[in-house]
Amino acid sequence: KSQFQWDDPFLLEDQLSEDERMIRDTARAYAQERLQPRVIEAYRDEKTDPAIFREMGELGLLGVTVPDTYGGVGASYVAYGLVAREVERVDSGYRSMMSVQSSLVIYPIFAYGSEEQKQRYLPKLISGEWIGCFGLTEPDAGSDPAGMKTRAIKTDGGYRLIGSKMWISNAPLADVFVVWAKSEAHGNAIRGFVLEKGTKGLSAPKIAGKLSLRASITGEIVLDNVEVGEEALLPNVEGLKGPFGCLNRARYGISWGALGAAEFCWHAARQYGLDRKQFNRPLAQTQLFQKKLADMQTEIALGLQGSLRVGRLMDEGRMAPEMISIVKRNNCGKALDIARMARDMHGGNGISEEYQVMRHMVNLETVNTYEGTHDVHALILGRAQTGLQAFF
Ligand code: TGC
Ligand code: FAD
Repeated sequence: KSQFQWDDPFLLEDQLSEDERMIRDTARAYAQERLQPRVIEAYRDEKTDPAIFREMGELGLLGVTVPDTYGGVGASYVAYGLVAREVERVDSGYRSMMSVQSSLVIYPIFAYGSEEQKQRYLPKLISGEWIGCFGLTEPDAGSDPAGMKTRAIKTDGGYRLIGSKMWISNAPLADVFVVWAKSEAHGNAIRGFVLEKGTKGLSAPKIAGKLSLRASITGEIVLDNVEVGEEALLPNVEGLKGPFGCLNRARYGISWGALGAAEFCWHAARQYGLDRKQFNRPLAQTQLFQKKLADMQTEIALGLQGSLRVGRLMDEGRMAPEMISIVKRNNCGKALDIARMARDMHGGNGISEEYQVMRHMVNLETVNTYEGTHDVHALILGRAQTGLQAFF
C-alpha cells in the first residue's frame, strides 16, 4: 500500500516539472523569510512597502510567463499559479500586489502593446523598478464594466481622458496606469491606455478605512482632462475582451492563491488542535474537529487539482474562460469557508492577530469579491450551460 501524505493527498508535487518546483521553492523561501516577518505589522498599520515589488522583481516573480526578451522568466502558467499560492499563503494583499503587476499591467502591455511600449515599460515593470495598476472598475460600474463612464476624446495627436476609477490596487504607489475608457474616435469601443505618474490631471488618492486586504494599498484614479499622445493607446485590442483577457490570467492566479491562504488556515487549525487540550484530550482528538480537518483537506486537494488542470490547459493553449470561472469561484468560496472554520477552531485565540487566521479570513472576503464576484462567476457558468443571459 502506498503511503498517504496528509498535506499532499493527491501527490501534486509529482505532477510538477523540475522548473516549476524550482520557481515554487524560490517563491516559498521569499514569502516565508521576507514577507511573513513583516505581514502582521503591515496589516495592523495598513502599510504597503513598495520595496516588495523590487524584491519580487529581483527573484523573477513578476514576469513568470513573459519571455526573457523583455526580462521575464518564460515559465509555465502552472509556475505562475504556484508563485501565487506561496505568496498568498502569507497574505492575500501581497499576492494582489504581485498579480496586478503581472497579469493586469505587464500582460496587457505584452499582449496588446506596440513594440515601443513593450521596450519602454516591460523591463522596468518586470524588475519591480516601476509599479503598475489596472483601472477598470468605477464607482458606478463594478460587475458591469460595460457601463463605464470614463471616456477618451480625440485631440490633435492624442486623447483627452475624463472619468474616475474606484477600488484600484496599487494605484497610490503606481508609476504606470493601465486604464480602460470608451473612446469616441473608435465608435465608443473600450480601449486601453498606458498613463504615467505625473501626467497633468492624473491623481490616485488612497482609499482609507479598509477592513480587508490592509497590507495592499488601494486607491481611486482621477482622470481630470488628462492629455496623452497617440503612443499611450494600446493599439492591438478593442472592446471588453481587452480587460477580460487580462482578468483571465489574474483570476486563474487567484484560484491558486486563495488555496495558499486556505492551506495556511488548515495547517494552523490542525496544529492548534494537536497542541490545545480541553476535557483532558487534544481538540484534534474529537470527532467534530477531525471532520472539519477532513473537509478542509478534501476541498483544498480537489481545488489544487482543478487549478493545476486549468493551468496545464492554458499552457497548451486550450483554456476557455469558463474553466477559470469554475476554479476562481469555487476555490475562493471554499477558501473563505475554510478560513472561517479555522477561525472558529482557534476559539478566542482565533481573533488575535498573532494566530493570523482571522486576517486571512477577512482578506478572503475581498478575494471572493474582486475579479468577478462569486455570484457573477455563477452567472457566467449559468450562461455557458443554458445559453441564457441572466445578468439583466
Ligand atoms: P460579454 O458580452 O460577455 O463579453 C463582451 C466581450 O468580451 C468578450 N469576453 C471575454 N474575452 C476574453 N476573456 C473573457 N473571460 C471574456 N468574457 C467576455 C466577449 O467574447 C465579448 O467579445 P466581443 O468581441 O464579442 O465583443 O460582456 P458582458 O458585458 O455581458 O459581461 C458580463 C460579465 C458579468 C461576465 C463581465 O462583465 C464580468 O466578468 N464582470 C466582472 C467584472 C470584473 O471581474 N471586474 C474585475 C475588475 S479588476 C479587479 O478586480 C482587480 S483586483 C486584482 C487584485 O488586487 O488582485
Ligand atoms: P457590485 O457589482 O455593485 O455588486 C454588489 C453585489 O451585487 C455583489 O454581491 C454581486 O455579486 C451582486 N451582483 C451584481 N450584479 C449582479 C447580477 N446581475 N445578478 C445578481 N447579483 C449581482 N477593480 C479594478 O478595476 N482594478 C483593481 O485593481 C481592483 N482592485 C480591487 C481591490 C479591492 C480591495 C477591492 C475590494 C476591489 C477591487 N477592484 C478592482 C474592484 C472589484 O473588481 C469590484 O469590487 C468587483 O468587480 C465588484 O464590483 P462592485 O464592488 O461594484 O460590486
